[in-house]
Amino acid sequence: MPIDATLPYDDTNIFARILRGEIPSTRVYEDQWAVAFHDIAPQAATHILVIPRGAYVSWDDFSANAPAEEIAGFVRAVGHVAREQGLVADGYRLLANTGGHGGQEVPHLHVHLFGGAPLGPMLA
Ligand code: D5M
Repeated sequence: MPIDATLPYDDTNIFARILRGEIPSTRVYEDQWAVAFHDIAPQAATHILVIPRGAYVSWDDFSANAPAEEIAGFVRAVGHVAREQGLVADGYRLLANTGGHGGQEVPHLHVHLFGGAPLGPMLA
């Protein structure tokens, strides 16, 4: 079920638990601002999720409420992961599903990073 992105942050969500190390993930990168790991149900040859360490429900919450330093740190981390994964030469796609119409399922901001092969038109 897609979430209501206007609800307060729920720290029992699955990505909060991944951040706390309570459930496993295949981490490919982490720094002060972000953690990146493989999506459990990949929809592309490379499909990585990048999440902020901070408690933000959605892109809307993050873009409105995160301090500028945290936004910059997160955006730089996403770019770093794409470069580290070797996605830049052939290109890649970023996606942040937000709220009900966006089909967001997990109420902790996550950016999908897709690449590794031609992606075709926008993913539905
Ligand atoms: O996408 C939520 C994404 O989160 C979806 O592509 C599956 C992925 N997911 C769910 N649980 C896990 C775990 N435990 N590890 C890795 N990936 C996971 P959304 O944008 O909210 O629709």
